[in-house]
Amino acid sequence: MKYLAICEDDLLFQFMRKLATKRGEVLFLVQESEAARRIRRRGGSSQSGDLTADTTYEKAHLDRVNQVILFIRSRQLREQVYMLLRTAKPELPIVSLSSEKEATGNHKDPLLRRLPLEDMFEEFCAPQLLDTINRRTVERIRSLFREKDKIHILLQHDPDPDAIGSALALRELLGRNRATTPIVTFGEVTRPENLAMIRLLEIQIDRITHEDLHQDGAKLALVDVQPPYFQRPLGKVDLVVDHHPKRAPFPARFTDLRTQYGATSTIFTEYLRAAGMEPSQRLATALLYGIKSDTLFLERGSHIADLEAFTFLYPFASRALITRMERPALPREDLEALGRALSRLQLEDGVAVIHMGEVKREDVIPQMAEFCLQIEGVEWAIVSGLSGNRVVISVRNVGYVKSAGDIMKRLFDQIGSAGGHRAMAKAVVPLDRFKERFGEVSEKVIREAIVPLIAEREEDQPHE
Ligand SMILES: [Mn+2]
Repeated sequence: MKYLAICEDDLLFQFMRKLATKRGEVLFLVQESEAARRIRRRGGSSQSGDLTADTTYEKAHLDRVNQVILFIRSRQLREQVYMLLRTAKPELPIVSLSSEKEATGNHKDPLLRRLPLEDMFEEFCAPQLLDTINRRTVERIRSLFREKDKIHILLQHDPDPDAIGSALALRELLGRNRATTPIVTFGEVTRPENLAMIRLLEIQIDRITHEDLHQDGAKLALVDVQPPYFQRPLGKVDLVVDHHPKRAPFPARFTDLRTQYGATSTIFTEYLRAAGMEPSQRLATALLYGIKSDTLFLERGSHIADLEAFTFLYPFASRALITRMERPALPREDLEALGRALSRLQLEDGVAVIHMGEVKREDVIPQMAEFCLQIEGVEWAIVSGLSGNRVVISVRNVGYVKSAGDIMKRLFDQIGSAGGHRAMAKAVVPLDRFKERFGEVSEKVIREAIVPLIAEREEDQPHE
């Protein structure tokens, strides 16, 4: 195999010197004789000559060349050389290295392959550079705390998987444990998936008060949240690592905000990786679940970095555990309520309405709505229930041109909170306000409120 690299100077040779000198089969054809000498001095083989002259290529024995590498920055010269090569040897494979905007040659030429320089740089150099930056960041983070310091890692009021995974990673990066570096919140974990996560991964999250935040000189680190979120001053904040947009300025000894990222867990994965730390199964699972849930499995607002972090973590994580977190077992009472509701289900015009009454766990309501869509003939599923002193209504449809979100907003936005999109919507209304407006909470009331709006919209909008 014989390669001919055609270049203006010896830059490409320097990039691929090892390869070029070791294999000895790359002949560099350069414009200037001085560049050719430099290549030879460093163990490469080279020739020089006017790149626009036929004779130069005759001397390079184009007939014996298997592959040409074209690295010419001037677009005009590159085009000229390309045409010369094609005329001299039409079947010669050519690889052209150039910037994407300035692609060379005939687009239909099957033997011409273009490698955009931007892509190569991104693929091979950018991760290395980012690693260097991250490594320095890790050093800086480690230097914030002294060994005897206690550190509180503070999360938002209802900690989610991204926050929890990030907190675990920070503790790991600092080489600390539960006793010296507790994970704390002013609120508590409430969502069933998140409760399943901390149970299955044996993660302890302690409740803390404002007063105890700096008890015994404890330092304060915030992950997946920023100080203004808390509305009350937190005292001295040592570290903030987050991916949410910055709403208000805040003082902190160290801040790393990457608002392009889909998850804070992605930032911490980069730190771990740059620090050369292999995550344990527990940590990798927590971070992977954090990225997965914050980006809706890499769909919502995710960045190439999220995908890279995900790929890095995947082999270390436990998929079985994640499946168990995502589908926490339903309480028996709620399942029974569901069974009773199903047995009296009446279907009119493809609309299924179920009121489950008091439920133990709120997430049973959307799950039930989802389930009802699978019943034969159901196009809309409306499921409601009482959770504490709130009425929760979940709507699903098979997704034609009707908007569940608009309907719920129209009905409930003024007396509670409501929203969603075409196929999926939710409303939460305080029980007393619901009664004020509708009298009582029942299947009949909900059906009479929502069904006319569904019918109206369907007449409005002709099928696409
Ligand atoms: Mn997050």
